[in-house]
Amino acid sequence: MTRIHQVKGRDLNDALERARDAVGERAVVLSQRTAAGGVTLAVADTAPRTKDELSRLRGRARAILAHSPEVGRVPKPRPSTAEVEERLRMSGTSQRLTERVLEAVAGRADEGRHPLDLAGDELGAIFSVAQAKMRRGTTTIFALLGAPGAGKTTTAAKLALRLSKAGKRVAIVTTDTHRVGSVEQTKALGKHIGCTTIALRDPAKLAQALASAEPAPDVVLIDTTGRPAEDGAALDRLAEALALENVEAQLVRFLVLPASANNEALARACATATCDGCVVTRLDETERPAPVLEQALSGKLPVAFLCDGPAIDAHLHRATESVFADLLLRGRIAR
Ligand SMILES: Nc1nc2c(ncn2[C@@H]2O[C@H](COP(=O)(O)OP(=O)(O)OP(=O)(O)O)[C@@H](O)[C@H]2O)c(=O)[nH]1
Ligand SMILES: [Mg+2]
Repeated sequence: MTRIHQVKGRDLNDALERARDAVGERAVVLSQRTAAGGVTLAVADTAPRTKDELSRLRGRARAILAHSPEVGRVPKPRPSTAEVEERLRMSGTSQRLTERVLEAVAGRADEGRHPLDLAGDELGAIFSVAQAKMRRGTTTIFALLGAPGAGKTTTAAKLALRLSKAGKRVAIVTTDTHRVGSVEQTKALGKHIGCTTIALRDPAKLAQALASAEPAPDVVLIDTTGRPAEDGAALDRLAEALALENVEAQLVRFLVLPASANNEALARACATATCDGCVVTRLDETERPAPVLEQALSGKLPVAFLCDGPAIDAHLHRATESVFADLLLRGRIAR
């Protein structure tokens, strides 16, 4: 026997859509009533076979609608935060940050935007991008500190290549002069990129070199030894020497943080060196990029660059707000 269903919607289109969802494609609208709160439809779940049956059903439908209460205000569907929560879980986001993001998304539920976009906005506002403006006539020295194997040398090469391509005069300095092959590795990279390389056991000596350089490089990348506490102290001496020599230079220290490292190692790295920002490497080696970004956040280290592979000409990305959203909601940097 044909059943008659009542379906309410905000307007006719909404009610028709809901009728299709509730009753199926074979739904036949028999009657409708419009009121201030929206539209109510009386819908048959099977098509009447004869004209007589149709008019009988219409009569019943009109009677049902006449006795049904006024259409109440149909609540606007609230965007679901379940997808945001699931994606944050997949990227290894902490409970605390997840709750913060979900709360922000729920608070903006009536903006009519997709919850993932709202979550992306919130993440973009939480994580910070390192500002390292290069000034004309001043040598910018980027020093890369970090644990052994973090990706310092590779990142120095990636930055050198990027900046050379931008027309900057670039020099790479390695302070890792003890380890066998390290100076040769730097020289080979410099040759490949087409930039100057210098091996200096004590980076403070760079101040004299810059004072007498004509022309001075626009950018110097210092690749350190992998002992952040000692490297930090050596860079403090360099800062003093630059001031003594009156060298027009700004020293920016970036901690290199591998995304594949565990939380303990990351927290240790953040605690051992005082830096202006960080470079996140090895994002291609983990499906959980959130912990490294959260460590950077709690260590008050804005992110300058992110690396998702070893290739010096392909795997370096400037940090942006949308990159943070990509990583935490999609697990990787969109290409
Ligand atoms: N998959 C992947 N490998 C990387 C990345 N960055 C660097 N590597 C590789 O990691 C290894 C170590 O990188 P290095 O740049 O030599 O690391 P380092 O910090 O200079 O290491 P030490 O000088 O020993 O302290 C090399 O084989 C790199 O090719 C990255 O983002 N992803
Ligand atoms: Mg190295």
